[in-house]
Amino acid sequence: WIESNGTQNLPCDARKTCDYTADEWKQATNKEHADFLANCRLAYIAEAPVNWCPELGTVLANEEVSEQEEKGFTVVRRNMRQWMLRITAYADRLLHDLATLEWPESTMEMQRNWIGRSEGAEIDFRVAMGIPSPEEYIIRVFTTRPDTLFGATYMVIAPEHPLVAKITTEERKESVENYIEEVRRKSDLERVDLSREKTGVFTGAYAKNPATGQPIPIWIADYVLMTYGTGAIMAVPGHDERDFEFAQAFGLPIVRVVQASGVEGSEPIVKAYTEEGIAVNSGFISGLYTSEAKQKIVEWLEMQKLGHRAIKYKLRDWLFSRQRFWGEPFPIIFVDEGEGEYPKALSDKMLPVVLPEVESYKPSGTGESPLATIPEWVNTTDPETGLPARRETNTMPQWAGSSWYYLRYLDPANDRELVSNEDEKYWMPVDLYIGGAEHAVTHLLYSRFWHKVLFDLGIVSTKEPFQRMIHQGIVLGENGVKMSKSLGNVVNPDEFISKFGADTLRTYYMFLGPFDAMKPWDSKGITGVYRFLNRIWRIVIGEDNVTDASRLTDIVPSKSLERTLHQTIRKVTEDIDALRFNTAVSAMMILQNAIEDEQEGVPRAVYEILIKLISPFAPHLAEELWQRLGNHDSIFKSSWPQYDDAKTIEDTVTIILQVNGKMRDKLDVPRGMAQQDLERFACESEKVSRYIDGKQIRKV
Ligand code: ANZ
Repeated sequence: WIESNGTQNLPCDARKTCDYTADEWKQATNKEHADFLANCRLAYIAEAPVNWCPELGTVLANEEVSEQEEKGFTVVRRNMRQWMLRITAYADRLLHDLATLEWPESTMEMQRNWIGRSEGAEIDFRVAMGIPSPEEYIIRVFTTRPDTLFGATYMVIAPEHPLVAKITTEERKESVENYIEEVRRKSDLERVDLSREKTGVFTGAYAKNPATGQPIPIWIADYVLMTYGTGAIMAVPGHDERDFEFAQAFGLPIVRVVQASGVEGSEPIVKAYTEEGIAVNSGFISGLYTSEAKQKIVEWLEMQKLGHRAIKYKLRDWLFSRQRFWGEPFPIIFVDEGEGEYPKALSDKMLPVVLPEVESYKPSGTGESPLATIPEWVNTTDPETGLPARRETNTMPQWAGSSWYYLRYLDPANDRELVSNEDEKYWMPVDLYIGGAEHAVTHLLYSRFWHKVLFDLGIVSTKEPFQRMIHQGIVLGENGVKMSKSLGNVVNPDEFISKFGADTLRTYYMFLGPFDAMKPWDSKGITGVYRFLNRIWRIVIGEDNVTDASRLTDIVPSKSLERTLHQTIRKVTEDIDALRFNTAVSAMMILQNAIEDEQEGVPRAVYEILIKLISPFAPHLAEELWQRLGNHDSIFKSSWPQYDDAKTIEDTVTIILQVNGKMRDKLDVPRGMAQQDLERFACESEKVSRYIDGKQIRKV
């Protein structure tokens, strides 16, 4: 039941059944869906190289490594027995269904790159000479450029490749072992860094290039990852940058096998040519363009049974266990019914598994979960057989809860199912999801995966959880850089709430700038918003906190106030829909000014609408004023104000007057004025007539 190192590259049955494309999946029957899930073994235990962080005392998912490394923690590779979730089974659908979403393009692009679908071929190289044992070994490589096969002048296998020990010659053994030890301390990210100097060792063995028949040396180098493709490459230094650098560093031959069309290339190669072009020095594919050359060579390889078409994904299975106390425990026990220990899922009756009370939450540091040190919790009995059993002591990563919480929120008191069909159908998918872009390849990928599994199980009715997404901008410190404790530029909202109230803080946040933009906090700016809200308050509340509605009148608002009112309703309504909260607040400020300018007092009807408009921004203020005006129901139960398009139209328009392209004057004239009247007005303008007097007007 343990899948071994490098499982994801093995053609195990589970992988085979998972290779549905999105279209094939659509055509498949329910039974096929169910079989797929059963075959997939979506949760499995693997003895696999993992990202171990000694300082944190836990393993990390691939998606988490760079963040922790940026914080200064070291992350090393180490073989450990871990739970994995087979997200790779969904790679194709996770990629394909992005097309149905309204998400920021940059985030979808990050997911596409993370999933990293590559079309190419797998090619088998026979290890030909120099090997210590008489056995025959095959090294399978993955390449996106099978058309460059004639230019493969050496091979590289990953330091973790299972054949390393088998093919390394006696003389090379020590150097190889030393090199492997050196590499163990490096993270994948470091290893694939293009700018890094290339390192590697020769194994002493040679393989036969199947196209040229020539023996080519087999090297070990850390720029080849065991976790991608087959963990081995054919190196084509003429057309791959990393191979080129490596060949230069170690004096390996560089051959030109692709050429830009129309270029005569006999001069020495000074840089890898990585573009497509015409195959040269390539036997029966010479003269073909890259796409045809690929096709032809793969057909030949398939015929010779030396290779075949292949699709690879950068996406790895999701490492799903952590050595922490506080994660969700696994509903798993290990039992031994006489044939060795194996993991067994707990029945529903035994759920939930509750974490024990502990003195110390600290990681044990040994790689074991802190739970492993509590024998009373670990040792239990299998309720079905009465035999002793041992609990799984790893816990789930923090991403587990966020992968499905949005479904549970729909029906939180349901104690029979995750969510009722009815509620799920009514609410899903999430219409608008607001969250940070930093979750692009973690939460936002994991939850899509879980959602698709739940869809396959018939628990949810949509293929995707979050239809539309927007990333909110970050509020920076007052000095324009990201807030951080170490920089001392953190603004504590509590301070401003106690000084100005939560409504001021909320409205100020909205007023600060475009929703999705990064913008600096401005402690002075908040006082402007505070004054604005106070002025709304003061219209009917006196200094003594007593309601004084005498400034409100029941008379009809002036034409100009009426127009501002309808313009404001329209602007605030549209701006809220489009998440343009900052301009909605400025529109309300304009209305507030217009109200105060009204000669005959503030019309009650207009004031009530202003309060309704501000209520989503300053809910406490709005509700209080609403009550004080004698309304009994909550303002949030009142209807949203409607505007009349006709009443938003200005009755004057501003006309700009230019002479020979230069602006000379402006005129405010009634809307709809006739052209010839307008021309007469323009010519009579003093500022204009100065420039046209005595001249003939050619064009108006
Ligand atoms: C020969 C070749 C010739 C290649 C050429 C490229 C250009 P993507 O697009 O990322 O899928 N490769 C394969 N497996 C690897 C591994 N485990 N670690 C490091 N590199 C690996 O790129 C696939 C290409 O990356 C493959 O195609 C292989 O180099 C390399 F002119 O093969 B290529």
